[in-house]
Amino acid sequence: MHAVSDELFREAKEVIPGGVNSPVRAFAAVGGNPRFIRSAQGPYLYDVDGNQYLDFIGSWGPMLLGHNHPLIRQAVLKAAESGLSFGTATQAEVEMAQLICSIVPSVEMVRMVNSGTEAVMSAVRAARGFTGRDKIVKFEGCYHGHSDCMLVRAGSGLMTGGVPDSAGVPAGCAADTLTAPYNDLEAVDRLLEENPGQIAAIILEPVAANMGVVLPEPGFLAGLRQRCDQIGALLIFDEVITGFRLGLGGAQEYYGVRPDLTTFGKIIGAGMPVGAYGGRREVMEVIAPVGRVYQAGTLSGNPVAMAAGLCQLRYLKEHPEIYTHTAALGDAFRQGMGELLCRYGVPAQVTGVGSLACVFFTGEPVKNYAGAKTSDTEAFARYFNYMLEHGVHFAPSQFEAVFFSGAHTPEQIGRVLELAEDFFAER
Ligand code: HOZ
Repeated sequence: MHAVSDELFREAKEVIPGGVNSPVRAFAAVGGNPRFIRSAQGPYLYDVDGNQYLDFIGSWGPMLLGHNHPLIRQAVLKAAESGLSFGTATQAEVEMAQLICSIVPSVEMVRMVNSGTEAVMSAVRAARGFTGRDKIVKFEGCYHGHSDCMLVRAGSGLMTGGVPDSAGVPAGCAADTLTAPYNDLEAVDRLLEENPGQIAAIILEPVAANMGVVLPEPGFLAGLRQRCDQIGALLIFDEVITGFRLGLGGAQEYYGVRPDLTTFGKIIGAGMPVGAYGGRREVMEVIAPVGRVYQAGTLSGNPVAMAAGLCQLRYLKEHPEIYTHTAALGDAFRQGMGELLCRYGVPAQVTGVGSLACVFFTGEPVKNYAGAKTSDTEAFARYFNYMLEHGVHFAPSQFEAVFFSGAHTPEQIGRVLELAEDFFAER
């Protein structure tokens, strides 16, 4: 049933570390081999063995309209006819910046980059340059890409691998990253007291979606805003996952808290490699060539990527029903799954908001990294593999999100819940 994938994985491991170009794609935490995908359409992935999967990874976020949306495909093909990369200024970059600034009120200026990692790395540098301070506060289990100073107590693949700190990060660099448990303002206060005048920024995912999905408790985001104002530090929201997803204006609009800087990622590129960071004009003007914080990139604002992203963001702006549709799917999943867990006495929690969800296999409520880590990852692996064998592809880790898209239907969510019921009834 997956012989071709298995053979490709065997070959891949000879020439690619772990056989994958990003650790989250490996099946190390769930057993078995990754499926090698040949194509994707709407809500489905198709693998090299001819299997079809109902996909809830959505390329880790950008596929809010589903895979291979015809308008985005046309925009990419049209842009490609004019050339793939110029390394010079283009009109599309201006239109993209204007569009983002018009959608996200906290963003007065924005710089395009090529990934969420780059966006965060650059935003942190801007915050340091603006404040003249070195230390950053981040939260355990939040993942902000793989730049050195963010690989401290990190979520996503590091949490899945059980090693939250990466080798190869200089101790001096890690020492400037202070960590607190998510949702814990008292721990933040202790860090601020211990490091007076030294904190450049507090960075977080306003909805943590790389340790499973953990919501901010009431007052947490506003409390961080208030503390940043008190100490003259910047508040950075990493909206790589929530941006343009939790609503057009992202988590900052949803929760009504305005950061100084925001990082965005792949959703802007609709599947092309894109990231961006933006925020208050006076902060962004520290960036070269205006200011002395250097940040650059040949492929930044790439014309094909801009065409894809402009098409997706404009479509989202013109079709607010995408948000009501995907939130309704998320609600149906969360409610239906919650009822099943209750009916079958499964010690698990369903979390999430809007088009993001997670089933944590733990009896504990999950409000931070420590809570997420109480999950029974073997139970998750059994659930994951059962669903995969029945044509539903979730992310291969307890500590990732379920992504819903405009291409999913209520009937498909119903089918997922039927399968989940079969699984829970059999165990
Ligand atoms: N934030 C994504 C997963 N949690 C990143 C995907 C990747 O690392 O490949």
